[in-house]
Amino acid sequence: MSVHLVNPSDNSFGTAVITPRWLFVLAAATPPEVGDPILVDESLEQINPESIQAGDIVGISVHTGNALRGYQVGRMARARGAWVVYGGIHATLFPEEALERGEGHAVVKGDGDIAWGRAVRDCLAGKLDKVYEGGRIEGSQFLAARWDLMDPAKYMWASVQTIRGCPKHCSFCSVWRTDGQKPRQRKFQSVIDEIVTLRRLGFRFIALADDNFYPVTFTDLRLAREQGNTAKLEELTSIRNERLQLMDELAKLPKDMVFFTQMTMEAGEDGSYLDAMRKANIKGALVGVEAVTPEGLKAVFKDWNYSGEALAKQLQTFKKHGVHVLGSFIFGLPTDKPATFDATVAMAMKAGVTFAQFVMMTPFPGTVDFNRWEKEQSTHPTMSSDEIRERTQKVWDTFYTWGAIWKRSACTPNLKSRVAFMFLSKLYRQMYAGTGISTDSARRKKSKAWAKWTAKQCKKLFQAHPMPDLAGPVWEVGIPALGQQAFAGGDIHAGAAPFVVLPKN
Ligand code: B12
Ligand code: SF4
Repeated sequence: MSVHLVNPSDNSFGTAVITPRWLFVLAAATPPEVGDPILVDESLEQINPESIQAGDIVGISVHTGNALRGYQVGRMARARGAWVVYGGIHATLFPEEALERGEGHAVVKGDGDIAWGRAVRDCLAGKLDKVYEGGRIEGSQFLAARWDLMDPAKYMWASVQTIRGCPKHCSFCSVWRTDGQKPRQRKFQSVIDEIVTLRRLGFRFIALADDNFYPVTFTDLRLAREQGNTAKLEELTSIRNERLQLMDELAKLPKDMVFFTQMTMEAGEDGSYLDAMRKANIKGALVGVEAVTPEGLKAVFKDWNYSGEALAKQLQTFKKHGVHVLGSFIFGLPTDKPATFDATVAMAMKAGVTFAQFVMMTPFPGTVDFNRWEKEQSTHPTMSSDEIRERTQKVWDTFYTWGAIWKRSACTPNLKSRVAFMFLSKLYRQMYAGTGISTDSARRKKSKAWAKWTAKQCKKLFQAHPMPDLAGPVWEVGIPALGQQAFAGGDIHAGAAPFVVLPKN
């Protein structure tokens, strides 16, 4: 009997940009008595149905974008006699759909770190429940990933999560619905241990797969103070201090490490936080700009964001403190007009964002926007979807001309990095705009072939020499070694040895 964990995808590139973290976390959550799970990441290659035998257990993660492919895999696995269990954001929001359309035996809602073990053991006992409530576990319960089961040759960046949940409630986002509005931080020691493991394997580029790396703003602190809410103030201050402590520790890691995260632009108010990020080698952050006008921001419940000149200044502040911005913009808001497209790309250039993504308004199920759209079934008041798509595509083209990229690449320290930057910009544009937005199949095929080739070249650029002897810090308060936390009795998985200070030779 084998346990398979499948990350479904219609597009397989052979090489992937970022590791799908859930796969390696669920591997850590798999009870030791069933052995190491077989991990299948379909963004690398499609699953071979023959690998599934009757009685096997197949865990499949679905977010909205890959749910249909996930259900296909699940139906195939069930037809071959396997137990099929779904999890992930989409299954959390719509468990019945995964049970019906995906023919799942069960769904784990919420965090899988603890509930997956229960589901697997119930499969073994032949008495599976339909729904498992994984809930929102505490940060201290988050499992470290099983990186010993990953093939480092296949990924450019690894992903490590430091915090889940976001206090905001943007109308297009499902994070606050699934992960909640209370920030749940992992113990920084556990984060650092994982990163040291990854650097040993040769990863120096790491995406911090966080919902919001800046969970406490000056406004939050001020309000708590004004309300005389001491308990709240203490809680917020402690969250913030723990962030700073994490960054202090990140700063002690090898200097060639590069981290990237996501956060709100409010962080522009806090120069010391941005400085701490720079020192910690957090070189960039995805910042949700969404819209460049106050009306647009109001439409997405994000009126605390900046617009106009203040927006340009806020984003420039990040750069001044050495943190690059990947600006994320949405097109197709009800307030958008044809002129909005040019104004947005002009603002992106003016604000000095290093990368930008321009996404079409997509009401993801589970969001406020989806509920609104479901009720009204309304289309854009002045533009057709095709017009929005074409204009969006043009904006991508304008932002990612070779000339514009070359100019932006001046921020890199040497020629090698400059070349890496150029490739990465083109790859980013191709993988996102090229395969996501364009719908005609000839163009998609060409895009995919190009992305596949570029991904291979990029992989070489990101590769670092493994540092197998890199010593990890020894923490004063002992935390369980990687892979050890999930089970009472403490199984240590192969390749995930506890930290010791290694001798110099
Ligand atoms: C990092 C990240 C990315 C990275 C992905 C890197 C990678 N290869 O994984 C990048 C930047 C590339 C990315 C891209 C996109 N992303 Co994204 N991303 C995230 C983010 C911030 C964290 C995901 C993560 O790794 N979390 C850490 C892992 C451990 O958590 P997890 O996946 O939730 O898994 C836990 C549980 O869900 C559960 N679980 C998960 N799977 C399974 C399976 C089983 C069997 C079981 C039992 C349990 C289980 O257990 C796990 C451990 O507790 C999430 C936000 C979020 N909170 O999920 C958005 C999120 C997933 N992304 C989202 C979106 C929309 C996108 C894009 C479409 C954005 C865009 N417009 O281009 C693209 C799509 C890319 C693609 N082709 O799939 C949405 C999805 C919404 C939805 N309803 O599906 C989210 C939720 C953010 C949001 N604003 O709403 N993303
Ligand atoms: S700030 Fe980001 S993560 Fe938080 S609710 Fe808004 S879009 Fe979602």
